[in-house]
Amino acid sequence: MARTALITGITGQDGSYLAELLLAKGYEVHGIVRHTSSLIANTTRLDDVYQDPHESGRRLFLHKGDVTDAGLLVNLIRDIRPDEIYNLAAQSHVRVSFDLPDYTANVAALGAIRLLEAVRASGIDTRYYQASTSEMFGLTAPPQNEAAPFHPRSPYGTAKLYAHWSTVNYRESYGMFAVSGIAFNHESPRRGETFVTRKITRAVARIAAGIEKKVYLGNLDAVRDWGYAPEYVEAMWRMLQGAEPVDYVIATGRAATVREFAEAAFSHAGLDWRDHVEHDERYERPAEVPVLIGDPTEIERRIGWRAEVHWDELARVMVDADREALRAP
Ligand code: NAP
Ligand code: G4F
Repeated sequence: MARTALITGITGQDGSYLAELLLAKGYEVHGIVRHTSSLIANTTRLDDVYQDPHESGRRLFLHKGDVTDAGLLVNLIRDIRPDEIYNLAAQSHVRVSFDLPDYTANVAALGAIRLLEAVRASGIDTRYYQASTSEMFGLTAPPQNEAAPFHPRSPYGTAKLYAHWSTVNYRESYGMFAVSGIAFNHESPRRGETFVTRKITRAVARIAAGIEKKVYLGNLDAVRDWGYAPEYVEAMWRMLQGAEPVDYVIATGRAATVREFAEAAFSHAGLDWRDHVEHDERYERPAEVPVLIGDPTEIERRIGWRAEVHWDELARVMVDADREALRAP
């Protein structure tokens, strides 16, 4: 019997890579897709694995839904009876969470509780992965590991902290196999265009092609531990295969400033970042997280996961992909 997985947030960066990984491993994969009023579906990141509903032998199933709808989650989990649930759904943009704090909490914090309760209500034996974040560490000094204190600095960070502790609480209260992966920033050519890495690499491609001249950024001094998203979904999967439910930091252990990332990305295209980057305070946050550098010792030691791609290679991969996309017809 093929194993069955349910992914919330399947249309996002990580969800799409995770769906590919699980399909390659022989899973039957179910994903929740939000309704949009547009004919242009929000499933473009799934184009490579999409299967028409009329195809026989289909293993990818997309269900209209939303993690703000508790009844839908109960019905879906009762019907699918997944072996594994990956909760990746979130309004995941930190700056946006200051403008939409209520909505961000409803999705990122209460979404987790709704899923955990839906598992209980369905009475099934399933393993649950919660997509937690290094944003929960916020002001805590680096390197941040599993024992580091939390000090979130945004509505997104506080919402995710609620979901993290809910996951721990359901494990301790009900004996559920529920784990929290505390992932540091991870990027790819599928990264949303308003996150800083992709904003930079997309701008590099457009500037190199003569379409634009400038890119406007906020705080260039922020330090981030940027990894490669396809490797991070492998860590998520491995966490659900363990004998015991354990929470891990998922990180590369190396970091750079936004300025250094920009410098690397522009120089890969033969450009000088100083000629093209302008400051715009609109992209700063009411409270910044200055330095995130993860300590991945535990996940490396206990389940053998290790990041291979680091921020400088990532910058080159993303610039190449954005330049290639511009050349595509
Ligand atoms: P992403 O690209 O922003 O994807 C978010 C996904 O959540 C999308 O599929 C989105 O659907 C979906 N979603 C949003 N609101 C929803 C709702 N109300 N109901 C159902 N689905 C909803 O994020 P990502 O980078 O793949 O990250 C995946 C998860 O890991 C997120 O929870 C994020 O907070 C967390 N995380 C990410 C990082 C990182 O560096 N990437 C690090 C730590 C933790 P639409 O496509 O319709 O918008
Ligand atoms: O790319 P960012 O928006 O990512 P941020 O805020 O670190 O959050 C991402 O990583 C988290 C894990 O740590 C995830 F949980 C979260 O869902 C998301 O995926 O910004 C990175 C840094 C920040 O310090 C920001 O202030 O870049 C700085 N920055 C400077 N200029 C900018 C810009 N960020 C954005 N988005 N846009 C700018 O123009």
